[in-house]
Amino acid sequence: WGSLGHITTAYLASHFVSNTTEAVFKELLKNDNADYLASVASWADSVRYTKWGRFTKTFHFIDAHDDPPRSCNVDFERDCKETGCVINALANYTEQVVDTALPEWQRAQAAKFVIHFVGDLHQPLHNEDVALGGNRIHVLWDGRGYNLHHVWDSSIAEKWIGGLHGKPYDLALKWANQLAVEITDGKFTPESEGWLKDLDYKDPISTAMAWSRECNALVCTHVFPEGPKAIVGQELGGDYFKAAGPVIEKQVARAGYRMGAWLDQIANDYL
Ligand code: DCM
Ligand code: DCM
Ligand code: DCM
Ligand code: ZN
Ligand code: ZN
Repeated sequence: WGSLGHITTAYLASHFVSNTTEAVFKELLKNDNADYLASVASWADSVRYTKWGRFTKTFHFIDAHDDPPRSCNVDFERDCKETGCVINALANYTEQVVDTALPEWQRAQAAKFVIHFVGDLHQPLHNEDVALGGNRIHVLWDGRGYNLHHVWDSSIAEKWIGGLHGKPYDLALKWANQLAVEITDGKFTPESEGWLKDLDYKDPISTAMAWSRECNALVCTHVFPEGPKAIVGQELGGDYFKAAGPVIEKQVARAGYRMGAWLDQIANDYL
């Protein structure tokens, strides 16, 4: 996601975590404010192109070598790069957060990666190999040129919330509050319990793969409904957005809700 997506998922997670979890992460992240998760949610993107952070570059996605829209699927052995992918990155950094043998700064850094990667795992094009996750596909968005990956990282979400009129953290908080209502007492209430059915803290790879498969299926139905070739150069701000907007909304809601539950499990282990 772009920063709007990451900050929103983290605010949403902070809405659902237990009081104990909140205390644990405020202490670990040395931030006692309401944005203790949100303010670190995009950090992993800020280090991936630095010399120090280069090793994390492939941790943000898994390149599913499937064949949309005919067939969508993810296979850990086939698709996770030697250098790592979002699946084993989430597992490894989750282990580091709770490893009390590690220095606290390292556990805090691991927490920042966990918060980020739960988010990226819910972006359909972070679970797809075609054209480098859509980066090499040129499209139009309200008349301007972008690559398809950027449209799914940022443009759809920004339009869905009515445009970037306001401060990023204010917009994300407002959106997160709306999604929290939809989950607690709204359109997502009937299905939200099911969102945690694959969550098994003792098996982070299987958990992440279940979330990845669910997300990758959306590549066939909503990212490339007519195939990758048919989308090249198309205007996506109209009918395509009408179908994609609700998908983005649900993926951000799922990511934030699951992040909250994941952090609860970590805090439980941590004590
Ligand atoms: N930030 C912001 N509003 C907030 C919290 C953070 O604009 N409520 C910005 C300031 C930094 C970045 O996000 O550029 C990361 O903040 P921090 O260093 O506090 O994590
Ligand atoms: N941060 C850090 N190590 C870095 C860069 C940033 O611990 N090398 C922290 C500072 C902020 C948070 O991550 O609390 C977000 O950083 P940024 O301002 O780069 O988004
Ligand atoms: N990306 C992806 N799958 C790939 C390559 C990149 O999902 N195979 C993502 C990571 C970034 C964005 O696309 O969010 C841009 O990546 P880069 O700047 O590395 O091209
Ligand atoms: Zn991306
Ligand atoms: Zn990322």
